[in-house]
Amino acid sequence: KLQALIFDVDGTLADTERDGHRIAFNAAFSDAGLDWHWSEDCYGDLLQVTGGKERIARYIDRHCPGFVVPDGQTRADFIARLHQAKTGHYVQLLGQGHVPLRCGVLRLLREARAAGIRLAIATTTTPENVTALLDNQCEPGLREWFEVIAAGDVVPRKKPAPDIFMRVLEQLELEPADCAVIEDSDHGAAAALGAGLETLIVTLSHYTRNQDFGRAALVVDQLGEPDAPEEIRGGVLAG
Ligand code: XBP
Ligand code: MG
Repeated sequence: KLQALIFDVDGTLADTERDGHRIAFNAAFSDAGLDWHWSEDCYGDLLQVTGGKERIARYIDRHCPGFVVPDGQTRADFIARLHQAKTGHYVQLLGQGHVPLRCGVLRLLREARAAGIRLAIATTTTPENVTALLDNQCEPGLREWFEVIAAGDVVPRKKPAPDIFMRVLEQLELEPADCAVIEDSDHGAAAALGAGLETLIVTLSHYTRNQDFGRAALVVDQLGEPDAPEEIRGGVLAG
């Protein structure tokens, strides 16, 4: 019997990348006096790298050949500071309450709880970002619905490595066969499968919907109500 559901965050619980993370990265770049700007297309390519700090490092390597870190800072410190500023912008953006959960997510969470299924999160994003998303929905206490929230740098290797899912399994004290994962990306699916977990893919994310999900247990195009209008099923409105 299914005992726990483990959710990815970005692209799965909500559509956070293009109008959330991307905007926050660009705001941090501008604050730091950098002339970097990540367009939607550029960001789509950069999403191959999971984790914001790792994504900035990739951008510097690929797109800024002559870039020199400002004096007195190591490259790692520079990236960490820039990323911290990005997190600040992201949290502020989510605080405005414009990023709803995808259609059907809240219903699924409620039904799982009613059925006694435990809930967890496994994400590469920074813990503050998860809190900001969950605390800015019209559902007081939503954060506490998740028994385990494993996020960001708590494991040394981010998705597609299985580490974050293994950490969640350890904390839940469950075996992979007791759980199922809901993900939206090939990296997320690879991570979950690497931990021996059955994975359901929701292909709502504009950036990941055409990836190869051949190894997933199930691929669906929404978690919402089948007869809801397209703009609602697409996750534009809260579920
Ligand atoms: C999501 C990510 C995250 C966010 C940025 O991947 O890759 O890095 O884009 O968050 P997944 P941070 O949905 O597979 O977990 O900047 O806080 O790292
Ligand atoms: Mg995702």
